[in-house]
Amino acid sequence: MTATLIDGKATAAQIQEEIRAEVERLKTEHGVVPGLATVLVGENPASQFYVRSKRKRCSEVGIRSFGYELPESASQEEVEGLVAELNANPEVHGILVQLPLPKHLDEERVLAAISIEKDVDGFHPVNIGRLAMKGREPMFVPCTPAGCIELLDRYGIEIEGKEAVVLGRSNIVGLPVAMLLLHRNATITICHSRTRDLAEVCRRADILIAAVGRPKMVKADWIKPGAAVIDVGINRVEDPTAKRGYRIVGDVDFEAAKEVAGYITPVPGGVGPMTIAMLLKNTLTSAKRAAGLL
Ligand code: L34
Repeated sequence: MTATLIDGKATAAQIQEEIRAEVERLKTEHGVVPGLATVLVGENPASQFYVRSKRKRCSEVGIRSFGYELPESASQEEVEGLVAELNANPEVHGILVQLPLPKHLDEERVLAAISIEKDVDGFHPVNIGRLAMKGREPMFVPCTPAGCIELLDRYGIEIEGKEAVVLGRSNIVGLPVAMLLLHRNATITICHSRTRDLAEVCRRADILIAAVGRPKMVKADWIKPGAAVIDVGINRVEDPTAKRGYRIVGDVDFEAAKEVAGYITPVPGGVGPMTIAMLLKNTLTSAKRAAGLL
């Protein structure tokens, strides 16, 4: 059996086209130009790459992007000062502080400083709190989890009543994606480093979300035949034959897993591009709200 490939890159491009048309309409009919501020602290090469991609995608759809780069040595006050300035700037509808921050900075306090109206990453404690509760609406849903659900929906994969297993419990993916699946009436299991019989638990999943950050950890025999496998992992592994000296692999052993799964996302070209598409969508939503159009 060979799985249907869930093409995140093509899906993201399609969503981007929808956003581009909507941004244009917003501009011509209401004179509103959505704006995203990106804040990058330090020189983590992966973060630099992701922020660059985000700004490039913004310009492609007509979203104005404001890039801020602070040195590795930036103080808590400097970062929070910048966030306060962006909170007050009416041209900025979304504020993205790229994670991880340098270790000396208090991430929790920085994220809490972002105005919830501009929290397009959905990481503010109030947004996460609302996401966790029944019958509450967060201002924004975190981008990577939203991208996972969007892929399931666009490929017609039913969530309601299904067994969903989430591998990983991070604040930015594992935990929020589990909550989204729960709100969609899946039965959720969250696995982590202390889970016993991990393979056994994964084999129960109709929907398996892998978000642990361990290259090729999920083996083919962990997958229920026909299951939908969403691989969130972005792992750099050394590869002397590659141009950059490394190659990106997911948390799933893709080559073997695709023979068992019903649907599977590749890495790269799966969830990664969807994360950026959802960020653009959240920024557009924020601009519409600020203009009183939602
Ligand atoms: N604040 N920090 C904040 N928000 C986020 O949503 C993120 N994340 C994660 C890291 N820190 C963050 C991202 O943006 C991970 N992430 C992210 C974004 C984009 C891609 C991967 C991760 C991406 O575009 N991946 C491509 C290329 C991979 C490559 O060549 O490196 C892909 O096809 O998967």
